[in-house]
Amino acid sequence: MYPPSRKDFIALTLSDQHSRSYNNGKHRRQSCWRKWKQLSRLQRSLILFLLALLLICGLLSYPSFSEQWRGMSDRAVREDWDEDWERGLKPVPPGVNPVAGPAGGPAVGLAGVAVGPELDPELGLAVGPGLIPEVIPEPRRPKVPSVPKPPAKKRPFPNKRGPPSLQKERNVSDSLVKPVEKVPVEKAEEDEGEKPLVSWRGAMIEADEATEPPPSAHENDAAVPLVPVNPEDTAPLAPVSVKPVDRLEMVREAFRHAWKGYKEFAWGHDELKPVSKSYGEWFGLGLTLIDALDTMWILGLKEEFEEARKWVETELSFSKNVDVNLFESTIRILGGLLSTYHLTGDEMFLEKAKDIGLRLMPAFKTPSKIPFSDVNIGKGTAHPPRWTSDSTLAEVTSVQLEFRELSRLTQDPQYQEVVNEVMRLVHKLPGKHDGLVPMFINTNSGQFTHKGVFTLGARADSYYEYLLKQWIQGGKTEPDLLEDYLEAIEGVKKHLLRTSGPTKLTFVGELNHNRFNPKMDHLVCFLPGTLALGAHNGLPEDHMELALQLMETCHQMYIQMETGLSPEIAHFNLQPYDGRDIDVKPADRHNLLRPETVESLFYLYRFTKDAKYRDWGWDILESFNKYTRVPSGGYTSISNVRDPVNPGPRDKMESFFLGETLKYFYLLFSDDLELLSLDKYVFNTEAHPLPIWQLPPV
Ligand code: DMJ
Repeated sequence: MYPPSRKDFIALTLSDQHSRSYNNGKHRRQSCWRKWKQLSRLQRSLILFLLALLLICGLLSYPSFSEQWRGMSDRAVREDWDEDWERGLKPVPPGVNPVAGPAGGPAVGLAGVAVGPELDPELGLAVGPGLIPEVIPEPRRPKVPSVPKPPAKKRPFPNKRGPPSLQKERNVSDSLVKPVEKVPVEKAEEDEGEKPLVSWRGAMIEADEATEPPPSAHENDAAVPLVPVNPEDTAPLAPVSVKPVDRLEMVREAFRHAWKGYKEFAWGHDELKPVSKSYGEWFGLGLTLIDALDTMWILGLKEEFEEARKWVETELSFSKNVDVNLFESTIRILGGLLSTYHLTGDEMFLEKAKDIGLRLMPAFKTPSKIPFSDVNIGKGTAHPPRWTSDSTLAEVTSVQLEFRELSRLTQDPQYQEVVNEVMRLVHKLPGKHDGLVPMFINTNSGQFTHKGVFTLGARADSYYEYLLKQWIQGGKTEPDLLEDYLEAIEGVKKHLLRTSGPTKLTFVGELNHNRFNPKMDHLVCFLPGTLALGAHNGLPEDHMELALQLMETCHQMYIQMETGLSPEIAHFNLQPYDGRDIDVKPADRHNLLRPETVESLFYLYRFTKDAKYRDWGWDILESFNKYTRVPSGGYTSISNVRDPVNPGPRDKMESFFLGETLKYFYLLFSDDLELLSLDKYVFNTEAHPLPIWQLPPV
């Protein structure tokens, strides 16, 4: 039954085989040795010499081979890292291990370089208190049938930090690389009807393939597969129904997120401090809430609006012993209440507007009729800042739209009279430079001071904006305003306009006692929109051309930064060939969530219908979500737009982020071009729409 003997036999046989093989080897070694002995001495030396030579060569070439092998494996790691970026993941770069920094501070890399916050394990994006906050998750990609992975492409900018999309665009001007053309989302829609949307900047699609620029013809050649192609792999994909990102909904979502923080940590106060989950007070009048009223109405956020309305009705009191800045409280509070009244027809807002308007009037009681900067709205007294009797020019000439409208609504001319008087005085005042105005004016003498400095940025900006907008508001019946505006734009062209060196960006610099300074505040980015509005109202066509050029420059101020967000101030390079076009000084690297570029994009889209302006705006919204959004609610201004790893949250959400920035995003993305038509409304400098008068001023 069982053959045990057979088992034993096999074992013996194996052992026998082994021993035989061993003996054979011994035999062979013995015969080799005999043959070696038979060789002559010369032959043996020659063979030994050759063997030694081979050994030395082998030893010498070992390091370079091993280097190559190591390099190959490093590249593989780097490429994995790049691919992770492109999938929206952001692992810690090889060789840099985040180490927890001091409490609340940024983590520090091995070389002492700040490497930023923790990474969200799911999104791979930076999160953590005080650092890059939560982001809106990218819509999940639909499951698509697997396609063969294309051969690895050569990555153009492998070692730069930041999202690859930014790297690509940033390098357009850095190195004069011709940009890969984007597929504008709306254009794709128009051209191809219901086709799935494609935009490699990720605005509208989710499919992996479309997040990369299409390969060049050369790359296509190289991509010929080395193995026979499986016909199944190349079969056309079944159409995937991809829901386009609803940009309007994303703006609403951003607003709700900002509002959540304000409601939870700063309700009824001026500004949210989102990182410390607290609030800041400026006037103590619920500035953010009032500034945001009409935005909520326009965005259709009814619940939020009703809650805020209730606060205004029951809690807001201007009977307070508090100093407020005339300009800021006019554009944000008076402007916000007036526009909300217009949109809703709710008289309560008009009553509040009258109340604050009247309380601001003491500012105009000065020897020169040029208003003081500060008013105590409880005591009814006004005064200049402690250190000077000057007022800022932009401030005294940018309260007119609101006070004029208050007169029209109340049929009380006193408001209009005081602000018109300021414009009359400035109109005939000597000291302008081809229509450009100095930045300060004295409240005693009524004369310009600090003459010789001319800018379209801080302290002068909205003077120019309000010249045009008052002319439009009043039904184009006040020629002095138009004259001053046209002269000023000629002055800008003559003295402040230049083209940067390498890639020829048109920008508006500053004049400092006849010396040109190639510096442009982000604030100047209101100008493309204002110029376009003028052209739309019949002003010279070259205003529109200038608007388009300046819009491009403002766009570049965003995309050339690693975070995709503009710095507060940009310096332009005038050298024709060398370096990058835009330089940012360390002190100017902050971003305060300002609206001016989005505002101009809105005007330019309305007047040109060019979808690229919407795409540019969308990129900015995405960057705000990526670098300024705080998980617990709210958005924060940041200190460094050049550092995507640690942008340096400043713990402040300015009221204009809700009053202006998000409102302009919404209007930019809205297809309803009659929503606040620019032929019926004029926006004050805080984005509060006021009606264009059908009848001449009272
Ligand atoms: C706003 O208060 C107004 O837009 C003003 O005209 C300039 N500064 C901020 C926004 O940047």
